Amino acid sequence: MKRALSDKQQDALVQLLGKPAVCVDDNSRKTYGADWSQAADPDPVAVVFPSTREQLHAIIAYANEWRWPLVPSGGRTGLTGAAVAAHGEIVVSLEKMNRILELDTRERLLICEPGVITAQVQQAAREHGLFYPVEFGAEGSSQVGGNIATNAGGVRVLRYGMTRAQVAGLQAVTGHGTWIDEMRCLRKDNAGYALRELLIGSEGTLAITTQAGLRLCEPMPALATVLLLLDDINTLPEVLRAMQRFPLYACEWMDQRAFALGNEAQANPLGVASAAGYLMIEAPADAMTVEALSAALATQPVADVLLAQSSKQAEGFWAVRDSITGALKPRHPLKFDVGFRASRMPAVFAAIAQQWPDAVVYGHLGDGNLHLNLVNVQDPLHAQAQVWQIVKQFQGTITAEHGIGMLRSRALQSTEAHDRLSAMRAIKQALDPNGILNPGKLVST
Ligand code: 2HG
Ligand code: ZN
Repeated sequence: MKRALSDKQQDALVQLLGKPAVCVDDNSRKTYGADWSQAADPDPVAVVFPSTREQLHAIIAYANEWRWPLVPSGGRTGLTGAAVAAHGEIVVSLEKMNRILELDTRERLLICEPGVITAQVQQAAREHGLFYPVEFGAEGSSQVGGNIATNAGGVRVLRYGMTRAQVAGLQAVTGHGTWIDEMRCLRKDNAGYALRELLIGSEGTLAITTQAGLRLCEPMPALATVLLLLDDINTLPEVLRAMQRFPLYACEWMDQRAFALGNEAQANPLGVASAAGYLMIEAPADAMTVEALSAALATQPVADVLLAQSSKQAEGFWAVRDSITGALKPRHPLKFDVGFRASRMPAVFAAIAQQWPDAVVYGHLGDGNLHLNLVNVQDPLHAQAQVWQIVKQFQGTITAEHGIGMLRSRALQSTEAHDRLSAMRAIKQALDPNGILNPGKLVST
């Protein structure tokens, strides 16, 4: 039976937050109940916009009192439906808690509320001669709270780590209404369980972030960008190994089909030969010179080496990489985000090619992360089972970057060890005993 808020329940929300911060109109419900995944049709009962952590805390208390499920919501750019509200939940948008509270250049630390947009963090860092290294396609609309909830990755993970590596401090309110305040922002702090680590990547199922301390870095050095054309995928681990003499800042993979799709989407496609695959690598320009590249690759069977001669040419390479997802969209691919050790990649590629000769594979190969896209799939459930079989066979992960959310929740249950799942459920029970936070996501209770 579909639940609706009674007048009394709606009035109570308005009492807590004020009328403008409680929206029940169709447009708000549809907009804020959906994310980029389109995992399910949005159907929340309301969308609320707390402006302070006290208001957020009051919403949690309300949800526990009425046993009403909440879906925490950031920029809604996730790809697995962790922010989708399809079952009469109340969406809690953090977009009004959007202040940068402090930027300390000596500490290289930025303190902010969860609704700050990723690109604003990057901009603030730049204005102070610093750099925020979480860079990904959705940085223009994703929010810090969502990045933390999903442990957002991107193209610089290889060098700087995922969002987890940047979170120096975190303050959050659990589903139980208790505060976890880890805003000391110390480099070394070994005082007990790593609760901050636990909350990062928990996809809004344990707590909602109210404040974060983000580490900033020195700006990146000038980078050289090279495109390596490979004819034989079996040589990948060796080529990767050879390139590791450089401090790598990006290491992206595009197979033949992925590269062609991205390239055809360009107004001026690159005139690059066809190859089995393309490795796009970035390293400091003063290290990855023409001579150093020739030395590194002297004994490697690389078909061609294209070192970008200008930043414009490098941007051209990146444009191809960044266009693949969009170019694939009209083909409605069945999407996977698997991860494996580098040494297993050739065997994984062979297994994929054997089952799906027209698969499109690209992604963050330097991190062992493949975005596998299957097209023309007749039986998605069967195809998914086959992918999980490959993951199992080569000891990989069902998601290296995009997380579990709604779309992979059942897969998590079927692919993870029973005891690991039990530990996750016990944690969920401890921090959100009434199951009000993001039910049906990640580890379903
Ligand atoms: C990327 O690396 C994103 O471009 C999206 O993680 C990948 O659409 C995808 O599968
Ligand atoms: Zn990615």
